[in-house]
Parts: sequence; C-alpha cells; structure tokens
Amino acid sequence: MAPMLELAPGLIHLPAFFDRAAQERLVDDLRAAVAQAPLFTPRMPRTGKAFSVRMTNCGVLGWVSDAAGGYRYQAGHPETGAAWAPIPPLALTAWEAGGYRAPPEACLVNFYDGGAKMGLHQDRDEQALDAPVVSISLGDSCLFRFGGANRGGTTRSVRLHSGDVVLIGGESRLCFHGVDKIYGGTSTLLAQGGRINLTLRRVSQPPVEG
Ligand code: MD3
Ligand code: FE
Repeated sequence: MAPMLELAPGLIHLPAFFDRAAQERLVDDLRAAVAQAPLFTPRMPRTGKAFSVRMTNCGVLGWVSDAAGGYRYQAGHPETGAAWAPIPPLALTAWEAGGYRAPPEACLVNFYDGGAKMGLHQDRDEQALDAPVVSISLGDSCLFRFGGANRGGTTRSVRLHSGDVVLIGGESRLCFHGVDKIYGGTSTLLAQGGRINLTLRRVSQPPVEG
C-alpha cells in the first residue's frame, strides 16, 4: 500500500489500498449484489431528471432517489422491493481504516459508463455526520473534484484509480464533490470497462455505549 495523502483536513487518500486480487473479489461480490438487487437509474427530486450513473446498494439501508420521494435511505430496492445484499467483507476493511465506532449501514454502489458524471454535491442525507464516508474505486480511473463546504468556492481535482480508498471525514465531511470524467481504457478489471465506486456510510446515530 502506498502512503496516505491528506488532500485537505479530514480528507485522506489511500492509493492502492486494495491489490488486484482483492479488487477481483470485490467485483465478484458486487455481481451477486446486482443479481439480488438490480441496477436502477436514480432521478432528481421534483424534476425527475435521470442521473447518468446507475446504482444499487449493499447493507441494511440503501440510498435511493426519485421525483416524488427525493433523496432517502430505505431497506429495499425502489422497483423490486428486494432486500440489499450484505456489504462485501473486504469493503468493511476499508471502513475500519476510517476508525468509526459503529459499522456502516449502507454501501452505495455507483456504476459509471464512459460518459457518466456526477455533479458537485454534498453527502448530507445521513444523521451520523460525525462518521466518515468511505469510498472505494474500481475499474477505470476518474477525475474527481472537491471544494469546501460552500457551493461556489475554489475546487481542486485529483485522479482516483482502481483499488484506491478515500476517507471523507472531519472538516471535509460536508465538502462539495463530484466526478467530472471517466478515463476509458485505463483498467482491465471490468471486461466491459467503466468505473464502480462504493461508498460506505453510517446513516443513523449509533446507540450510546453502555
Ligand atoms: C467528498 N460518489 O455517491 S465518493 C456519492 O466516485 C459520490 O462515485 C463519488 O459522491 C464517486 O455520493 C465520490 C468519494 C469522495 C472522494 C472525495 C471527496 C467523496 C468526497 C472529497 C470531499 C467530499
Ligand atoms: Fe457524494
């Protein structure tokens, strides 16, 4: 594993956290997760505009969005009602690097084809804002952009590669961020190309320790 890089206070990049064998095992687990709870196309609240990224989830809660219900976490698939598959055990090793006292409840799985992007946004649908969001990149590299906690400030860009982990906590937990570009043909992990990002999240405030 390469050394960690602190991109901003609380924003930690762990390049090559997962080796190739681990990346392949994660992809195998994700195939099973998609078989159980198929990819869906989320839609913006109110307008119903489709995201270019397709999604599924693992864990007891999954993040979903549609015109009528908006952004939310729920226990089942928005179209089939199926329960989400368990979070892959290897993904939990990246969560442990974040040092939070309770396990993640949700693992959002984003699938980017060559043309997909994600606009600048904050992750603020969780109650446990003291918990980091832990991101795992698989497949083609991307250009990731992040700024501060206010929209419209200056931003910086970083490339994320297959096997990289990013911990988004502390002062950076509410930073604006997005994915500007996928670099096609930069990884052989996924036979059809594209990029997968897993984000592990604690949604509810954990119970107080007894
Ligand atoms: C936040 N996903 O699903 S996660 C999302 O690559 C999402 O699919 C992106 O944003 C993706 O909500 C990015 C990783 C990440 C990396 C750096 C950040 C999130 C960050 C820096 C600041 C704030
Ligand atoms: Fe996000």
